[in-house]
Amino acid sequence: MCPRENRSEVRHEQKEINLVSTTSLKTTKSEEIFSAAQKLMPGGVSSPVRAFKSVGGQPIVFDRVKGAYIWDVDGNQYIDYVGTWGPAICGHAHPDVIGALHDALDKGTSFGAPCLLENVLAEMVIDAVPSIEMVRFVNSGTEACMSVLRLMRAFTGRDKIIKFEGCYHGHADMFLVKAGSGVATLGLPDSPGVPKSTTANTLTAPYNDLEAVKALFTENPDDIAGVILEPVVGNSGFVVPDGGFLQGLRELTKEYGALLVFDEVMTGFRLSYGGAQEKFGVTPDLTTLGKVIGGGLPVGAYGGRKDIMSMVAPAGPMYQAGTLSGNPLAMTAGIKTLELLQKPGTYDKLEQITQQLSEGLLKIAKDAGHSVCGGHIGAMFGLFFTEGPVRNYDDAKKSDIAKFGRFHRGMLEKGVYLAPSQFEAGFTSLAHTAEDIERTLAAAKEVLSDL
Ligand code: HOZ
Repeated sequence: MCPRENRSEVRHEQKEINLVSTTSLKTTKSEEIFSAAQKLMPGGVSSPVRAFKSVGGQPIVFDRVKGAYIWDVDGNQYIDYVGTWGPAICGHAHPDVIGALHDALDKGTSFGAPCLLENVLAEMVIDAVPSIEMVRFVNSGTEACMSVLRLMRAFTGRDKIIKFEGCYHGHADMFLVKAGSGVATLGLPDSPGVPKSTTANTLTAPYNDLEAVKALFTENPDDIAGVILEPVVGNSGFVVPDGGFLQGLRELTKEYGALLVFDEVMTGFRLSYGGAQEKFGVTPDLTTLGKVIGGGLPVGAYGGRKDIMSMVAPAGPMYQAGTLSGNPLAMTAGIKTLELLQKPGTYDKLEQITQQLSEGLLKIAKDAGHSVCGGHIGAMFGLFFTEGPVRNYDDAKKSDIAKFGRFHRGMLEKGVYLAPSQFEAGFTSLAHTAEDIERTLAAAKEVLSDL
């Protein structure tokens, strides 16, 4: 639960809300800025999914964020369910986080040397996440995953890894095989520029298919360093593990002397304080984190068993480094964010708000005659335009993508900002109120009845 000051601030913002109710947004400034951006940056963006390629129309150019809301450069206000792709779990620009950052800024932005704040955040992460006994901070989820992969190989002395179709572990070469997120959104083949030799050791299996994983282990009994997965997928849209899937992977990896790695960049501190591994009671050997633990600043982390982490330089021989890693600003924002999340009732509130949203959307869509499926866990949700069930990436691709695009546009025009891709999960925050959800559902009712 957010502290009292924040709740009143959120209520104040609420009064100002003036959701767009016309059928077409006025986005003249957005259009001008984006058209200039296209001449300056590939696709006009710094990261592909933002370009709205799969939902149609031009991306909205934003100006500021606060609580559950986001404002564009033309002055339109939206209820935001992207939350800067996950970090904003306490609501955007939370006063405690911003206040702490102001104080930290006065002491400088980067030391490139040890600082006490690293110890504080490391202890918080180790206390919270069951698998983590030691942690290394980096600057992004991509960096965390590419580092953990090196560690998996260094520790086991094996080269092959198993990843799942539609799971996304950042944009390092070795993971760009049947990847989710932007690769899925743009319908790209595995990326040019990635040498075949780099991905030769990346084996893939359909998510939720334990038999396929068993077969890979049977074919390569001594060569697989480990299995990496999103324990709840957010990068093929929202896909949950079947009962027994995570446990089955735990047993199989143990049987073959391989490591189990949970990529909790999205799910960490979002499904519960201890992440998906706490929620499902399955403890991997290693875990990657990002997003929430940086409170909106660039951060990533990987951690796990002490014997494995002790291989990381300078404690051990596996090299990995970073100029801005553990910088005081990211550490400060992370510490404040986790402090807010530790308050009693936080995850009950997140669960309640997200359930209201997810169940409401499904009911409205079904009542309007659409084939839909979806769900939520903690503060993460998703909706597919297909009967379902969606258990893996192939199922996710059966969703009516064109319909999702029209739904996205309709919601945008009514002042609701959803992730601009069928292959991304939605995120709620502590700043979302029951009234925000009601407004969102009212918008969805109108949009879905017209689709
Ligand atoms: N990798 C992010 C979602 N899976 C997208 C980040 C962005 O486009 O900003």
